[in-house]
Amino acid sequence: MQVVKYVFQPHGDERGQLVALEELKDIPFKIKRVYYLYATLKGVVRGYHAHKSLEQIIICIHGSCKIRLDNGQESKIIPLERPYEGLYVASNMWREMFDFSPDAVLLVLASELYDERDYIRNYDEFLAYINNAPMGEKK
Ligand code: T46
Repeated sequence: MQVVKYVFQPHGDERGQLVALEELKDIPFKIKRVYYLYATLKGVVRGYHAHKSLEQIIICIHGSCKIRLDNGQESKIIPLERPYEGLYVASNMWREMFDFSPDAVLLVLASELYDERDYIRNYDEFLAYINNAPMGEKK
């Protein structure tokens, strides 16, 4: 499984750092939605779903956390801890975010508006979906 991490260009000077992200330039899709996760409680695991169409770039702009990506065949754990790095998460990818530091802020740039119909929140359904088999046909 290929993990795609974007390293953004910080515009640093003696005052500090600034990262600017433009759609179809720094980000490989048109950005339709921005959301962020913060104040995640100790020990909490978020996610547990995949998206049918949505693509995202996930940036831990403060603190740290980890994300497990699973394409149905392989799974990888990726640390997110640099505000100038963005993890690309394609559609049809199961994700779980965990090990949040108390100060973690996860900024997400998304290719689509929020639509609960795009979510697959059951792992067996996810496997069936990516293998293009109706539920019940897979062991
Ligand atoms: C993802 C990971 C990284 C909205 O009303 N609008 C939104 O745009 C979003 C993202 C969520 N919500 C509502 C739906 C739920 O009632 O906010 C609540 C929490 O959402 P959810 O349980 O899906 O949160 P996470 O942290 O499990 O997942 C989120 C995104 O939903 C998901 O697309 O990839 O962050």
